[in-house]
Amino acid sequence: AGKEQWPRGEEEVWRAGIRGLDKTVDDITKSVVNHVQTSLARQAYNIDDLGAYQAAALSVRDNLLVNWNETQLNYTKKNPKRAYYLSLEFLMGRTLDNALLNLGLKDEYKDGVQKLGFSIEDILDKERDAALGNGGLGRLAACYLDSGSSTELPLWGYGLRYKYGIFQQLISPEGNQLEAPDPWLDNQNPWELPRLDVTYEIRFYGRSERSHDGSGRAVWAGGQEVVAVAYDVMIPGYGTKTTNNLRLWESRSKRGFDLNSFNAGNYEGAVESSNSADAITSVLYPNDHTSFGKELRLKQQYFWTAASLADIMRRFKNQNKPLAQFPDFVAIQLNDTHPTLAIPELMRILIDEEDLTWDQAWTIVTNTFFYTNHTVLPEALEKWPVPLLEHVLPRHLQIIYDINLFFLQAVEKKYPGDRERLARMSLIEEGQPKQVRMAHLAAIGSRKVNGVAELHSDLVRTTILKDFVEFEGLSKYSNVTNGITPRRWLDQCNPELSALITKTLAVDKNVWLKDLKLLKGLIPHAEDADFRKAWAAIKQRNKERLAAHVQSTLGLTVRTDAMFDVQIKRIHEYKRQTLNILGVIHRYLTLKVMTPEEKAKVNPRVVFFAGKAAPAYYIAKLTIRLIVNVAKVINGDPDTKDYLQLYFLPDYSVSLAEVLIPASDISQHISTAGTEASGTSNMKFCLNGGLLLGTVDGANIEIAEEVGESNVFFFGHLTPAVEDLRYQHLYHPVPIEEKCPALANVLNQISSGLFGNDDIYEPLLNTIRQNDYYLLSDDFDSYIAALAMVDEAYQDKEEWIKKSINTTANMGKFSSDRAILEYAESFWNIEPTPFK
Ligand code: CGF
Repeated sequence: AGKEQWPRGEEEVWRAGIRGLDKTVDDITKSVVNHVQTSLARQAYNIDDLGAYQAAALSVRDNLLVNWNETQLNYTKKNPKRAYYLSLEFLMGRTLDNALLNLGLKDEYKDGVQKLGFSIEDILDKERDAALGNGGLGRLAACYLDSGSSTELPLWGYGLRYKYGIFQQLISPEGNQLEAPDPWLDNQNPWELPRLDVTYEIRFYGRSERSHDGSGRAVWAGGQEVVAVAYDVMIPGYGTKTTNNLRLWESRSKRGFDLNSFNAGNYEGAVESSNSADAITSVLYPNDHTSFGKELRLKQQYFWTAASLADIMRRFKNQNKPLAQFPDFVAIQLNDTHPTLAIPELMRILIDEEDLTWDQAWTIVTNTFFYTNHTVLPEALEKWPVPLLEHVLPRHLQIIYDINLFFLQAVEKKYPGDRERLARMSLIEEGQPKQVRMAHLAAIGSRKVNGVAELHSDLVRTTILKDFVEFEGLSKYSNVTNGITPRRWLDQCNPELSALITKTLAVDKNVWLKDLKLLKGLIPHAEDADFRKAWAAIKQRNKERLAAHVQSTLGLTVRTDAMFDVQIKRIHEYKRQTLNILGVIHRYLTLKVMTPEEKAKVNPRVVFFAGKAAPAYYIAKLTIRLIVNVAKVINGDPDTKDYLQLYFLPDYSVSLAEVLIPASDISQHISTAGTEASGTSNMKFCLNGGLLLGTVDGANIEIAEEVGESNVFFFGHLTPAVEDLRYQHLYHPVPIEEKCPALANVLNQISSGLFGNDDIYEPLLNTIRQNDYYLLSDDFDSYIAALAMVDEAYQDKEEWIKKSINTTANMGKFSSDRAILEYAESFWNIEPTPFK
């Protein structure tokens, strides 16, 4: 092979101009000062912490770009198969600290900004979270990008650049959740690069016609065209130069999103009110399990999948390869059903624009896509009304009908005359109106389908997609248990523990943070009293850090010589925060009747809740209100306040989780069995040495398999019992007084006005008194017994610390590096593509 030709101008001049990575403190201060002066147009005498953050971030971005450019060049040269992760949510949190860690420049920047008169902690604290996600699904996507770069995989993310991320949660004095917009881009976002040269036109509405050129092809014409503009976010790998890309699309603005109704408190109204082009990427839908049937949401989904596919297709076509080879170079992961329109969209491109036959196109499609299911909750399975689809995407509806026709013909062939099966499996659900079942479309259009933990994947195979497994075979339906990045969720959020682990394992942090199973080397140290002392001291300092945070943000004093008991996640009936608060009330009532001698034996406990409720989710909002008002009573009661404190921390976010998780002794993951697909915060707590109190659900099960059941506090009914119990509730109800007197007493105390003397909580209490769909009355007694076991175990501090150490030591499986490599190897067939 001859020497490559330099593409433009004088090679030496170019080469001399290419800036390498900043390495020394001197390089860094120069680059920060340069950004202060040029990018921000400020100077030493008028720069504040926010400005210093921005200048430091821009300087770090320059460094990321050096690696980012080389990474893209490496891919262009080697042309490996690439994977694309399509996710409507990427819950990134803050970037600066993570970028510094991954670049290996943390100490240098710390020193550099200090020389310029700033503290790195203050600067880091100025960054706003990028909160383009609701919860687990979006945070998982963020962890996977980190792991993709860290394992040097050619993996890009595609999402939407929402102008407003997840709402800010405010709590009124009465305990009501209020929503305020999250204008996260107001201070500018140093982490993105607008690519005004990368744009696509995306069509909506109009009509599907036959072309007049005699080919009989369908042509989609008319309607509205919206421009998609790319914004690139660099995703650095830890300890590697690989810096992948997250491409977020913005719809080009014509008219602003309706801030007026937003400010007037009508969040959903504001979301719906404007349907113009720029509204498409205005705001993240704030629901994690529903929000279907809304035209704007459908437009978001299509806008994003169509722009992403156009971009992927353009990159593929640059290679001049036949289209049949598309799946040899492209794997597309559908994160939940949200991007499922990519399936008919790729069909449309291949048939209408590229002139392939239906069969050729379908072969390409079904070898390109992979689908991850994240929930089996029936209310969360996406369906789109046929009339809406027909209106917004007329050509796609035709394609979906054709996919359905051919699919049902094949089913009919295998099961002749089985009408019921056909109706169950159809992509179209009959009714008024008819609806398209997106999970069915995602399943049949994909090469592999997976759930996110063993139990959940089993449930997918045996419930919602059972017929499909029978028809297509088990091998297509598999599992990849979720994971979390140990960089953010241990090293960054718990630096002292990370340092202790590095010292104890006597290997470089670069090594164990990328091979998390090495944590097993901690096991023998659990027997070493000095090590336990050091371990416990770190937990204590993390509690103090959390207490300082609560003091500075809420002005409340948290005692730190108590057990910290934490439940943080979206507020949802199935996650059963209600069970937790009822348990707290039970504890309070018990304390109230104890003698001083009895109380002296009690373990002081501080209970923390945090989480947002979907703005229209009334029962979830009532749960928050109850927690806040119970907290007022308990924290103000001189009889009990030394033994029990309760806090609801507003505006849960990635950054708040980073403070809460390392401080926890015990965390609660108490969903009704079979409802929480995986959970990922359970992994974060355990990795940080917090023990788990939970039901036999989701990834709790696999965590217990790894860390040992003796280190986990399990309670409650198992998944197979749930259906029968629900049936009993409906057809043979037993009054709560009879079934669970302790629970009945708690409910009655609330009704009697102990936490406010109106009947505001009755609708919430009635969900339990009436059909109790989430089985609180069935699990309450065993929950209380499990809490007592936790108390008892905590009395023996040395044993508790051993459990804590052994838990962390056995969490290696849950690194997102393991998970992403499973996707890469068993699904996508892509390989690490490092470069020098
Ligand atoms: O996805 C979830 C979360 N709520 O975002 N689902 N969705 N949709 C599941 O409920 C969690 O159990 C899961 O851990 C997460 C990521 O897979």
